[in-house]
Amino acid sequence: LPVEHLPHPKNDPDSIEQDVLSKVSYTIGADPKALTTKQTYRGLAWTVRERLIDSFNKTQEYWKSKDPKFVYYLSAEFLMGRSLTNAVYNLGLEGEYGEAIRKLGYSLEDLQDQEQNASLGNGGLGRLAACFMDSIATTDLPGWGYGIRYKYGMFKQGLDKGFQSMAPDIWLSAGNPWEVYRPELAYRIGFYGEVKDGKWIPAESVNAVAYDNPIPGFGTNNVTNLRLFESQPVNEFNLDFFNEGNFDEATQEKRRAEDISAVLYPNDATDYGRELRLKQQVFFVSAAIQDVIARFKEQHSDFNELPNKAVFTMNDTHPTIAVAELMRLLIDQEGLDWDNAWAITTKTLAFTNHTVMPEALEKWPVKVMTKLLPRHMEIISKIDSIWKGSLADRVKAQIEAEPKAEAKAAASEESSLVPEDTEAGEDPVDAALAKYGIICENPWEKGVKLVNMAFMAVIGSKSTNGVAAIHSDIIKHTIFKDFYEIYPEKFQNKTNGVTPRRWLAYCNPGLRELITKTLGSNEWIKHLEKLSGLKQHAEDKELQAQWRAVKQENKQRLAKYIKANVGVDVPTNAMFDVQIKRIHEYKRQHLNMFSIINRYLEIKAASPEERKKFVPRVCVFGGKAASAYYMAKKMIRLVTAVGEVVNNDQEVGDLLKVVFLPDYNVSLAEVIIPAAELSHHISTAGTEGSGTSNMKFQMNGCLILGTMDGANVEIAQEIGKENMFVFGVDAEDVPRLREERKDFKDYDPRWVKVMDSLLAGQFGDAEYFQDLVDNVNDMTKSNDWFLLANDFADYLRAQKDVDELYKDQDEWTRRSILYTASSGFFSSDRCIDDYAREIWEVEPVAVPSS
Ligand code: 26Y
Repeated sequence: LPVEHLPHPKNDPDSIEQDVLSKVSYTIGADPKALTTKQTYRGLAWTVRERLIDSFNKTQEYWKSKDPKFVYYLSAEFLMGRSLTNAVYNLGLEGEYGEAIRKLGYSLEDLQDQEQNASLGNGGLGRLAACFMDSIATTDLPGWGYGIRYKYGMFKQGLDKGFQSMAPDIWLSAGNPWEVYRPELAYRIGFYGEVKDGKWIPAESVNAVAYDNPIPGFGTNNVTNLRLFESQPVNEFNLDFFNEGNFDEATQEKRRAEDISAVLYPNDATDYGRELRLKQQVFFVSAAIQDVIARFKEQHSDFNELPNKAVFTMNDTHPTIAVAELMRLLIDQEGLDWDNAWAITTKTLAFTNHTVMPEALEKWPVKVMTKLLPRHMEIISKIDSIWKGSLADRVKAQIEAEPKAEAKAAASEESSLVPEDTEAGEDPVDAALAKYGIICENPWEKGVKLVNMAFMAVIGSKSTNGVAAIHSDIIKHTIFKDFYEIYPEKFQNKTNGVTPRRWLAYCNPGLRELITKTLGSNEWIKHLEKLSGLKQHAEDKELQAQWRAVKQENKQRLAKYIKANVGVDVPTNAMFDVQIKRIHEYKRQHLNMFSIINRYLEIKAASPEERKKFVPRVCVFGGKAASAYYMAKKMIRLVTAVGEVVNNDQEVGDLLKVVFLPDYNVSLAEVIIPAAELSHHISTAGTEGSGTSNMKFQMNGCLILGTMDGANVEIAQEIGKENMFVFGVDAEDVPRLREERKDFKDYDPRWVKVMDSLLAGQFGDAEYFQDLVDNVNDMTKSNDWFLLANDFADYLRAQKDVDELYKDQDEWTRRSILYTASSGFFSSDRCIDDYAREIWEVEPVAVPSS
């Protein structure tokens, strides 16, 4: 076949322009003489797609010829955002495309706004997966992502009279030029049924069909792959039912199958929803592993080679059914014995934990598992009994080593496997098994057994890591304590990172140009540690002035967005103060709000003369509340309710504005972050795994007000703790304080005023805010679990430091430059490189230029 004569796309502006017009005519079917912006975007995107596929094919072919070890990133979420700008820049074609687009009468900015966000994720964990894909491609690692092609992503958030409203995210309505459908790649996934003579006969099956999403690296020829699966019925349509006049039954199988990849995390408040989520997990995990095994078998026959060719990372507990699924495929399909399969499995899987919040550490009821995945449940039971056997032996050995010690005394020892809360008289072996078994009793429901997925992941994989130094340390001594004692070598830390392409170079072109000019080259985009070269210029007044001018321009862009979307005029000479992230009590948006209320009350109480001393602030919030999270929804209403009062108070004027921007997502973050001057990362110490927006703000020279939690700790180390606004208790004091707060009475007088103002209805409906206030203020109803009242005074102290520093614009700007200069460590390229060397053992394979 004369394949070498196939034409490759040409990259000069004229060819690109021609190509766009041709795509508009023949792919979109539009009239090139009367184009809409949307049609132009679509035509343009199809031309970029071809260039991506061109490099994608070369990369995959090259890798196949080299047969290197691959990493496979298993994740239920990939929060990719938009692709156009990222692809054009990563391909290095921004100049050529810029010119072609200009000739068509547009700018890249106009066209990029036409693209729907791919919001196939909830928040930090999903966006981390997206940043990792960018870095895997950029650093030339042979690595693919695997996930689900949800038909509906993260819900669209609106505001209805100040309350969160929700609508489905119909992101595929205009087609998706960034994916390549592979109908020939379909894997069978079974559910329900029974196990007979060791063989599972599923009662229901679906096909997992692949869509490939090419992921271009920056400054490389490599284009890697994010393979997402769609669930399709094995039988589309039942003609017999149809002919009987029963249309519903005729399409029932199709609907049940399509439900699996329909929605990102369907509400788990109903049993049907819970089971569906487990179905989703086994669906994509099984498809991914089958896909990898199929490719492995094209080139190998000995499964003992698998750990040298593949490593799977399980992104949190959602893909951890992989332990049982890989065992099942190796034993039932490939005929390996248990021990051999176990040795391979525990060398091929790796596990990342992202949170210590109990509600996010999945535990599936044994009953549900047995019904949906009977063969997996058999395998899990066997893993559990082997594990419990070895745990019991160790506990017994430990007790024998200290024959006289009571269980209680042993429990006080740092290295004891006996749980600390073992009651006197309780058998210590039973206590250990109850606490650290994979299968355990539900503490809230007697007799109900659960499968602890995180425990299975630790036992069934070669490594377990946390996502920031403090978090990795905490998991070793809390949720995974015994596992750490038994397998200390398995535990690692990999502090998160974010991609400097999307989060600095592309979203902040003004700063990109200024940094490149100051450093004399743009090498920093791929080697972020080079930003440290800015340090020596931090005091340069000329640079400071230019740095401020860039920030000012970005603030104006955000002010325009605010006006257009929520109708509030905000002064651009005020400090832009931002908190954007999922709404959660542990992230404490309400603490921020209480401080804003305090500021408002202080402005109101001040004389006109005193008012002049206030630093004007624009406080911007964004974030979504889970549909079933009652308190988070109240927190959103708190922001809008206070905003309604403050923004319309003539006495306050431009001194304070409070806005909630609805539908926070990746592309809104790209507008907000470059404009922010102060950002809040104020979780109760010990609760945030890492946080990643803190790194994005830092890169963009935004100062941080934060607690010693997650990656804030390491950011403070990099910039110097004195340059961050730090407040609040340390993680190690939190358990004690929570205990002590049962009879806490020592409220700061400013806190009391804030609570009173809410309960007096100064911000509307007092009754509505009653339980939000009770939760942090009434120790007979709650013990202020996230320690808001406790941290309030210190928070206000830190806020005061912020105001004082802002009055000295030169010093503020010096710090801003220093933040950017010190952000090199937080590139996801560094993070991926750490994973590649210390966990995955995967090496770069760069496609040579042809
Ligand atoms: C299973 C379901 C309840 C669930 C759904 C989503 C559980 C967890 C999640 C998402 C978790 C998440 O986004 N975690 C965040 O991961 C980031 C990346 O490591 C961290 O920076 C952040 O601190 C952590 O909250």
